[in-house]
Amino acid sequence: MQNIVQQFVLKNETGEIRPLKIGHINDSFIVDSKNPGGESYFLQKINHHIFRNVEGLQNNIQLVTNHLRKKLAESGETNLEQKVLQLVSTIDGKLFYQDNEGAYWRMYVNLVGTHSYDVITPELAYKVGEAFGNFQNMLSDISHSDLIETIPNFHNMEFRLEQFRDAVKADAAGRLAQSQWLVDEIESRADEMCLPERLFREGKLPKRINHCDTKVNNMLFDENDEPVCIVDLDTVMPGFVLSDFGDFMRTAANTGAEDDANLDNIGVNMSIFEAYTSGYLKKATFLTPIELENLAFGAKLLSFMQLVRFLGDYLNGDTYYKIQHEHHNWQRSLAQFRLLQSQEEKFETLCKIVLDCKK
Ligand code: GN1
Ligand code: MG
Repeated sequence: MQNIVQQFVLKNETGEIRPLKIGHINDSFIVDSKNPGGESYFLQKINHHIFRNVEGLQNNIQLVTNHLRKKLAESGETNLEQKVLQLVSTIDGKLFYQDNEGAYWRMYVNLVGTHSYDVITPELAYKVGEAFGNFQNMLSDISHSDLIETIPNFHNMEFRLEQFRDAVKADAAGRLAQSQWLVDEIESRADEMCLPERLFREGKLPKRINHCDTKVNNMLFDENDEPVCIVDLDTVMPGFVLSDFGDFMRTAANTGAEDDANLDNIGVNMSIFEAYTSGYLKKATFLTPIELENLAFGAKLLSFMQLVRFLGDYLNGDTYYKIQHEHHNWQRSLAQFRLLQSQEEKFETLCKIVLDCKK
């Protein structure tokens, strides 16, 4: 690993390299500074089976972070080192390093003095809503054609269902028989969930630059618990705002965990839902009536999409997401389905909350 670290242009000597247990896709490490107080780094091994165009991916991130830095500076923000991720280039002047085994690595400056949460309070959810609204605002003038889709069709529900149906047909891991009831639950909602793609084709729903992974723990807070920096920019790409709204609700406005083994823990956390919505709507003043009308649907959509993705991976024999135990993807699927059911039960109230927050 030392050899990898040495490929990057670093300000000072480095010390220990510590693995972090975060994320389902990439492998992450903290590279400490040798001298206390010196700059430390965040090293990642990029999963290039999933992100197939690493150069394009890294260009996206550089473009997005430069754009955010410029916007924040223009609006008079200071301490930008803590507010925007900073990629470190290699000694060859590249944004990633490919090692002898073909693995791809990238380095960021570590954001010291920040922390993230898996579970948050309504007060924080309100602020995070504002922060994601600002984020979309700041990225609204990047040209869509400058960014590649780092994973093509990433949040395209029609495409995700096609992939899922292929997994069902192949039944590669022999898990279909026991999963059939959940496959049926998915199919009975499939048409409803493809609404955004239909609206898009009819010219009624726009695409905007989204983060596409607004899990609650992708927001970093400073010592005063103010949101400072949005991280995990791998999937910033054009999409529907319903994605970012929905994915935050899927992870933060859930009384249980994404993979909760106890399904009774799972349900919609209404106060988080309300707080985030009002923070978000305060800043996302660009939303069209159709987008507003469908925000609550976005919450259902992202739980459904994640269910489809987890169950698809389970049927494929766990080839995509890292798992901690044999039936982890099944457990995740059950948990996402329970959340979806809870969102369906409360759907009218969720729609009303969005309307009330807009007033
Ligand atoms: C993956 O690795 P992580 O946790 O940032 C996934 C997201 C899923 C999420 C589910 C590139 O994100 O789309 O919503 O797991 N990222 C990719 O927890 O597929
Ligand atoms: Mg991610």
